[in-house]
Amino acid sequence: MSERFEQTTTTTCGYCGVGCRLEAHRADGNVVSISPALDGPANKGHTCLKGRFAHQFARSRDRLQAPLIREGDGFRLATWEEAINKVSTALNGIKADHGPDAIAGLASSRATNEDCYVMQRMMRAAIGTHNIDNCSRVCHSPTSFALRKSFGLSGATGSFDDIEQADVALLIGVNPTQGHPVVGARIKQAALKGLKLITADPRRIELADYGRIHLGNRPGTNAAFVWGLIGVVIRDGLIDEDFIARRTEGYQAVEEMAHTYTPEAVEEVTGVPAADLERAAHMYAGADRACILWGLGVTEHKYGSEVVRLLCNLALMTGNVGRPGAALLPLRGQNNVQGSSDMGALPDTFTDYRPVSDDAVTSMFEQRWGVEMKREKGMKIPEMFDAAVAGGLKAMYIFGEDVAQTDPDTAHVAEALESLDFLVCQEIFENETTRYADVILPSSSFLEKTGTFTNAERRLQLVEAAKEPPGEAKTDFEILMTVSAALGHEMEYETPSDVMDEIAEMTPRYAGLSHERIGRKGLMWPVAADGTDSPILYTDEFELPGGKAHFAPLPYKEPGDAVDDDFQLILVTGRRLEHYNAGTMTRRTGNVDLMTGDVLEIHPDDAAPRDLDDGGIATVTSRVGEIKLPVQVTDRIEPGHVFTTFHFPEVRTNLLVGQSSDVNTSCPEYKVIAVSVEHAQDREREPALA
Ligand SMILES: Nc1nc2c(c(=O)[nH]1)N[C@H]1C(S)=C(S)[C@@H](COP(=O)(O)OP(=O)(O)OC[C@H]3O[C@@H](n4cnc5c(=O)[nH]c(N)nc54)[C@H](O)[C@@H]3O)O[C@H]1N2
Ligand SMILES: Nc1nc2c(c(=O)[nH]1)N[C@H]1C(S)=C(S)[C@@H](COP(=O)(O)OP(=O)(O)OC[C@H]3O[C@@H](n4cnc5c(=O)[nH]c(N)nc54)[C@H](O)[C@@H]3O)O[C@H]1N2
Ligand code: SF4
Ligand SMILES: [Mo]
Repeated sequence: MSERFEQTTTTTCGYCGVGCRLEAHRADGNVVSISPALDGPANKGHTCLKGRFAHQFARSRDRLQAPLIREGDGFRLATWEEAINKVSTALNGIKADHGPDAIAGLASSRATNEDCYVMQRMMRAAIGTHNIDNCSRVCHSPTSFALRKSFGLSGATGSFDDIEQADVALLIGVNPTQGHPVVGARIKQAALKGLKLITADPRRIELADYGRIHLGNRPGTNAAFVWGLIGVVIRDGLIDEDFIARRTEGYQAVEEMAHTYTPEAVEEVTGVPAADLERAAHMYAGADRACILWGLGVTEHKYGSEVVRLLCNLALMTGNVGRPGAALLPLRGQNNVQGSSDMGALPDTFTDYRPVSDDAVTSMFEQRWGVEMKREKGMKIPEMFDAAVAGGLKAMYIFGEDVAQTDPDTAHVAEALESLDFLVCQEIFENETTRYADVILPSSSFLEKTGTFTNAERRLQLVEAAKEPPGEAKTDFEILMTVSAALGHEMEYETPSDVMDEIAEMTPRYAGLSHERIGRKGLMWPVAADGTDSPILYTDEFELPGGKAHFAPLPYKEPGDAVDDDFQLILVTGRRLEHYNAGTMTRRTGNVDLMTGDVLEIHPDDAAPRDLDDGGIATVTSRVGEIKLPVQVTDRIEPGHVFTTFHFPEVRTNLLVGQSSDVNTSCPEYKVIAVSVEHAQDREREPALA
């Protein structure tokens, strides 16, 4: 530790799902610098610019430092006692008048496992409802659904270390150098050492430049594309017959369906040249060890969960599961979105995805918590908003999620939040959602609390407080415990470590977890009672009855939205390196100088006829909304498509997103939005440079 610092704390990054281990250095009570922990299993001594530099938000003057209570159009400062009183009186009143299911809560995938467990316990035991969900709904819920159906468990089948051990990696609908930069860098390094990369994305992502084959498939056509690969693998006899026979069920139906997806038919639908598709299929299936990595370009679609199942088919038929270097690695987004769902912050499951409809499971939690609970599942996020507008849902407790900026169909979300009788937000900043709040409870960021995050590899890692929360702000753990007690349900935990002990006690697959055991190295679930963890799943058996994996014959279907005469381009939305989701944190750091606002990426062929050039302002109109954006002309996007982000609240990107969502999980179709793009009439032309 350098002389300059009064303390150095080893902790885990609170931005993305890579889970980099960090050394946070403190001076004068603030975190003033961060460096990578050299023994971090995921980051191995590296970080990206968010983990390393984007920590100034923590000492921003905008941090919420005391509870706020609505007064007229604004808020006034309140004491904790008054604020907690207001919350418990309002929620207990609504419960008495309308029943517990008139209340819903959202847990934060930015917060710890312990916070999320306590949050779902509060909703289930103190309020008495299963109306609890988290941002996985709008992110990788299709991944979770599909992996459970095909293999049994909701998580990556291996670890990031498999990337270096693989011969081939297929990256579909994922942009790691921006979204998961440390993994992106590991992939680059591996590619330079011989890993053969195949990228499939309507944009020419940076890693395409390091790969062997880039396939620019049209947004919403992944299913046809994956079927195309499967078809070639079967046609050319590249299947692993032994693996299929020993370890799987249902292959025959897939083989029968594959015949319709000839490379030529697939080219027609996806725009991917038949010859490229064939080369990619041979490269993947010809490898000894092949990984598949995917992201929101797969999940945030009408049939996102079905495409994940097709990716599982592809891996199964080539025997690329359950071995080193042969992993399925969904790059889960938020620092703890894997964990918030593992912890049961979902309307239908307790920890480890055990259903509330399972009487034995629910009875066990009833006994532990001394309450009675329903066996019927609660509402998912979109159902909550619909119910609020319809009048059945009266109150929400939103913990660390900026739904008014990030959920789809902003106008509908705003109407829902306005319709509520009572809204509590537990936040570190005022954001678009807190505008609708009745009470705002000031809480702690990842630099100010203890607990664990679970990264995209299923790895639980310790989070340790590097500084105090600002002003009177409290940790999320303390706040939730206090609110729960005020609602009449005392929880007995003294520290987050006690919460982990209960999680381990109540969850056989997490039986060996404890803060002490997690230590500096982390543990990947399942963790046996003796502490043995699981870097690779399914080495011998799948976690389904009979131990076999299930193939899924699910045909390609058209996306929910399509171009027509009025809406001639497809808008894809996603993210950029410099900013993180709603941007509450990164917009309060130096990163804002690197990227000052959202822009619309457009191909020169689409920009020219619209008289749009770099920096010009476009009006973007979808079937449900309209926004304005400055334009960036680039040939890295395929013609016919435009791309933007959702990091700046003033842009309100999600006004453009409609209600279409994944058929199994309700994950929004953020990636296929038919829009018209026009030169904004009120555009102020920059004077031409001499
Ligand atoms: N810097 C930064 N990092 C982040 C975040 C952030 O906001 N900023 N957010 C975090 C979160 S919550 C998440 S979930 C992850 C997301 O990380 P990613 O999953 O990588 O996210 P996106 O950039 O939204 O989408 C990935 C790619 O999918 C492509 N795509 C869209 N439609 C299709 C399609 O139909 N087919 C194919 N093949 N590709 C398609 C897009 O062009 C895009 O390049 O990132 C996490 N990390
Ligand atoms: N158009 C479009 N929209 C999208 C997407 C897309 O690709 N396109 N992607 C979607 C995806 S994948 C996701 S995950 C969502 C993300 O959407 P959100 O979850 O709304 O995004 P975040 O910016 O991570 O915001 C979380 C909130 O938590 C607060 N916060 C951070 N840390 C803490 C903490 O420790 N405690 C508390 N109490 N609060 C905290 C932040 O200030 C912020 O207001 O956005 C979705 N929206
Ligand atoms: S790659 Fe992700 S976890 Fe690592 S430092 Fe960057 S934001 Fe944090
Ligand atoms: Mo996400």
